[in-house]
Order: sequence, then structure tokens, then C-alpha cells
Amino acid sequence: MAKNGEPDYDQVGDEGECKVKIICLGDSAVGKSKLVERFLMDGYKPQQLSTYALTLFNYKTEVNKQKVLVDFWDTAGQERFNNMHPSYYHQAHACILVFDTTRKVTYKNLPLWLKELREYRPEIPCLCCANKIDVDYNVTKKSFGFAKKQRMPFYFVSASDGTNVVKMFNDAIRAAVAYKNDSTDFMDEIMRELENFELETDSGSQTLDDKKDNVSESGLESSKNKDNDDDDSDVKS
Ligand SMILES: Nc1nc2c(ncn2[C@@H]2O[C@H](COP(=O)(O)OP(=O)(O)O)[C@@H](O)[C@H]2O)c(=O)[nH]1
Ligand SMILES: [Mg+2]
Repeated sequence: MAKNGEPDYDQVGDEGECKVKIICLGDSAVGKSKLVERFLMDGYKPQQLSTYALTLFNYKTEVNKQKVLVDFWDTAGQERFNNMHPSYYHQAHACILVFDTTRKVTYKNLPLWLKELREYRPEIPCLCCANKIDVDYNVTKKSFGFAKKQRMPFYFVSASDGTNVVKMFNDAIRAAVAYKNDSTDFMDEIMRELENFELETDSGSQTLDDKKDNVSESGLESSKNKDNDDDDSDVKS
């Protein structure tokens, strides 16, 4: 532990594990907390960092036979004030940018979140996801130009029914470990993999419905607070 009781990610774990920190960014109520909870299901031990009202979720896994300790950092809603305390970004190894497919303004704000991230962490891998696709699966027919423009891996996800959640977090963990190990071409590898992943989905060999069959319902309430922003710029059907 370093100052303020925060973990120090430059140190290795007690058993020599690689320690990485992953953060989620995006507007309030896009589903950042639910996505982390969905990924971890029962297997998490939340830890409160009282200084900044942050919660850490510890997760143990292995990447290429290397033991990895992942800390997912979650906010207590500070994003409502449109920026995060610098300690949220400190030593982060990967970031997941989240928007809510039912509220267009959350998509439009992604460049602002990315800008803030890059002020603190210019180089870390960043992934992007469109959450709450369970509300209307037709949204997956739209293309969202932002991620492509920024050359970020992009995922349609649902914290509610689990679609693509495991895939996305596993990619984020691998990206974080690769970043920590100085393996710079790893993001290109994920991008190439996702191109094939999309092709498979298009050809019908793995449809969203198939993927849904592999996950159980979580009983999350669905979001009804749709935003009535009708400006369709950069969102193509
Ligand atoms: N329908 C639906 N609702 C979701 C999904 N993810 C989150 N929500 C709801 O959206 C609201 C905000 O979620 P939360 O995780 O607290 O958002 P955060 O502020 O970004 O952490 C809650 O009411 C969740 O139940 C999803 O995938 N589908
Ligand atoms: Mg939250």
C-alpha cells in the first residue's frame, strides 16, 4: 500500500503476481458499476477507499500462465460532476469507456472523457462499449463512429443479460497486462480479433441470441429514462 492506503501497482503481489488497475469512464448511470458487477458476479471482494469514496473490486486471474491481480476501480458517482479525481487515473493500465445506447448524450460525451483520460494517462489501452443493448437490440445495427475513429476496440454489451461482458473485460485485462509488460502491438491484435468476431456475428454463426443463451438473467431493472436528443450526427443506422 502506498500513501492514503492506495495500492501501489508498481509493486508485484505477495506471490509475485502482476498487478493491474482498470478503470471505467463515462457519464453517470451508463452502467459502469453494473458491468463490473456483472463480470465478477459472486466472485468479488469490494474494498472501500474512504479517502476518495472509491470502491475497488479485486479479481484474480491468469494471462498466458502469468498470475494477475486485477483491481477494477469504481466511483461513487463523482462523474456526475463531469470530472474525476486524479487518483482515479493514477497508475491505471487500461480504461473502458462506456456509453448508454438509450441516451445519445452519453455517446456524445465520450470525447470529453477520452480527453480527460489522455491528460493523465496518454498511452494506456482504451476500449469502448455501448451498454444496455437489451433495451432494443436493433441498436446493434447502428454504427458508432467514435471508437473506429479512435482505433479502439468496440463492443455492444448488456450488463443486464451479460451479452459480451466477459469477452470485453477479458480483452481489457489482457490489454492492461500487455501494457504493463510493454507489449505495444497488443491492441492491434485485439482489433484484428474483433474484425473476425464481427464477421462471425454477421454470418450468423454466432448471433447475439446465441450468446444470450449462455448467460443467465440478472434481474437488473431496465433503464426507462431515455434521452430525447434527436441529433443523429456520427450515429449511422
Ligand atoms: N436495461 C439495462 N439497464 C442497465 C444496464 N446496465 C445498467 N443498467 C441500469 O442503469 C442504471 C445505472 O447503472 P449503474 O451501473 O449504477 O451506472 P453507473 O452510474 O455508470 O455506475 C441502473 O438502474 C441499472 O440497473 C443494462 O445493460 N441494461
Ligand atoms: Mg457507478
